[in-house]
Amino acid sequence: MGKRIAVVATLFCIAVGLVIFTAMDYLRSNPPTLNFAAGHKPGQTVDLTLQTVGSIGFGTHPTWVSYLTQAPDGKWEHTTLWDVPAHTMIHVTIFQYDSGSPLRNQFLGHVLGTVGGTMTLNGKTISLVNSNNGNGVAHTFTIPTLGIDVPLWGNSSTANLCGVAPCATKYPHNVITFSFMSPGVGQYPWQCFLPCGLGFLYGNGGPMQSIGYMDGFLKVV
Ligand SMILES: [Cu+2]
Repeated sequence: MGKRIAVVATLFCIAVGLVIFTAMDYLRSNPPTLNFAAGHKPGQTVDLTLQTVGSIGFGTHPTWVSYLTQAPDGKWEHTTLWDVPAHTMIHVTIFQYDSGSPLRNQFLGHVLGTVGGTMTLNGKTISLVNSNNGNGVAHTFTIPTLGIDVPLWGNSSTANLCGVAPCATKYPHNVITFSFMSPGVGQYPWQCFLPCGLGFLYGNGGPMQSIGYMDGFLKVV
């Protein structure tokens, strides 16, 4: 009898261990980290292409707002984690498909920490966005530890015509570009500072607190 209990207890422990390991493994690898550092040669720049959508349209939270990233192979991935090389010029392009609203903190309407302190919005170079006018701001791309902030002008169309992300460029969108120098090796959290978590307290829950949606890490390797 004692032997049988020991066997059952051992098997139970193994099963629990496997469940925990599988769960941790999932948490470690999801969302995936895209590698923009592989094969990088000194002096080369890195292109990082993103899109912001009003709702991701699939997965556990299809109604959540989200960022997506274009992998080096051109495929769009639902992730906000990137490996980039150190002390390297990063050229960022964001296809912005979401509608906007006024910023709660107008300071974030400044373009900060980019090359020249500017961004381009649909081809026009600007350094400030007044989100109390017109379309407002849909999201921000902000890396607080690096002093980088880029407000993303809202889409004039409030209807989400795209449906399921990734969105094709035939749908209404704004194109935002900017560049910045990656710092030394380390992990730099970035996030959106426009409370876009609709249905959550002050809009700051849900996607605003979830890596893969409105938060991520710039992993300088
Ligand atoms: Cu946002």
